[in-house]
Amino acid sequence: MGVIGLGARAEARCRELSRPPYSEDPNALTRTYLTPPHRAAMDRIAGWMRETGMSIREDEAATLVGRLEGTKPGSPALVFGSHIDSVRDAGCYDGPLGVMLALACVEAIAAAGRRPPFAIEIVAFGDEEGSRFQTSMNASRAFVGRLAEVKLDVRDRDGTTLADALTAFGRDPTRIASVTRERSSVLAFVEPHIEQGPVLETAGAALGVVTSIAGQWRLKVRFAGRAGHAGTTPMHLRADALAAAAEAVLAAERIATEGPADLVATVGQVAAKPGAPNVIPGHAEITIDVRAGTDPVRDEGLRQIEAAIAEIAMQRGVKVEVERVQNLPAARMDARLQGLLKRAAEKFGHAAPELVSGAGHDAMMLADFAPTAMLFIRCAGGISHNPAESVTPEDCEAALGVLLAFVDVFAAEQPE
Ligand code: HGY
Ligand code: MN
Ligand code: MN
Repeated sequence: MGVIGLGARAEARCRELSRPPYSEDPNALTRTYLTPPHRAAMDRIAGWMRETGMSIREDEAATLVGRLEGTKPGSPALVFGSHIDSVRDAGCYDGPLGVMLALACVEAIAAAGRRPPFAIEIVAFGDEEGSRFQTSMNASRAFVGRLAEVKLDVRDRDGTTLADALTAFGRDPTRIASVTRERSSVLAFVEPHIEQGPVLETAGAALGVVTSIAGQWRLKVRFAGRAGHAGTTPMHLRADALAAAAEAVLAAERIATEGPADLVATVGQVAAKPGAPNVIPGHAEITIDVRAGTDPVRDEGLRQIEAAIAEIAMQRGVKVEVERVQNLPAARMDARLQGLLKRAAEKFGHAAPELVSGAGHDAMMLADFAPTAMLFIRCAGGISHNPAESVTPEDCEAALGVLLAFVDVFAAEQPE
């Protein structure tokens, strides 16, 4: 297969990885960190990497690392990568497409018998979404040495700790520090990823270059009211935890809607106890995801939402606890790499507009560690975190061409 076709095959491989054994669900794509589908996907991708002549290793955070040596063995690497875990009932391109396009890029270089002056590595992180352990990006945090943020005692819904899950997966959590890379071993990090929004499609652009990644707060809000009989308790005597949570959901939506255009707030999970139809809920819990392109806007949105929650609880006579589960500051992409990506895109006649990423990415972790950039690929209707997520083989071919051209311009910039 020549270069043409490798981009289309990258798209097809994402679809292959969307079915069992690479999914926990026979009728949908769900692949969470350190599960058998995660292992199956790593094994399949490792096989594809070996076919291109890459060496393979797996680090203690269960990140798959493929490496193609350059003309100078043992040299620092241009690292491509993304994640191979998913949200529940996911689309199949969010994460894997970046890994598959990077693999196609290495395949094309190897097939042409070319060797850049540096190594090329591909990393497949297993935990960007945080779908299993609530905190996200544990693998890329370890990769860059943010080990204090990797909470090995955090538990999944079944009560399994991250440490136990790593051990069951064949990893050694006591050696998690060995995951961290020498800063000098990474020349730059480039993450190809679907846009997950409508900007490129609206602009009629197949590709885009990311300027910064929006910052996010993840909250867990717990309301404690008073359970009671649904039939005998007059409305004015209730302390209904779920009603308070419902008012908080609408307050978060109102604050984000009335705030700056880039401020967004989402309640993705709601739970109520005891969960009986004839019992006033005594307890309720919601998650709130607050984001904005800059931290001052994000933090002001958080302040207003937390103030509204406190007021609602006081008015309704319920107790409330707000836990700030995760703080991901906005991340700026490297200006020089953005320029090289733009140049590479323009070589192929692609305008590749610059845009902010509202979605979070492992690139947020790499941005303070090494020069980091993201190449966005258009996705239909901007739909993502949804099985209707889709890209075209043609746009994947275009992305592959740009990544290959990027390797050339990046190599031309390297000191002799
Ligand atoms: O939530 C996000 O933005 C990413 O898809 N994990
Ligand atoms: Mn995602
Ligand atoms: Mn993603």
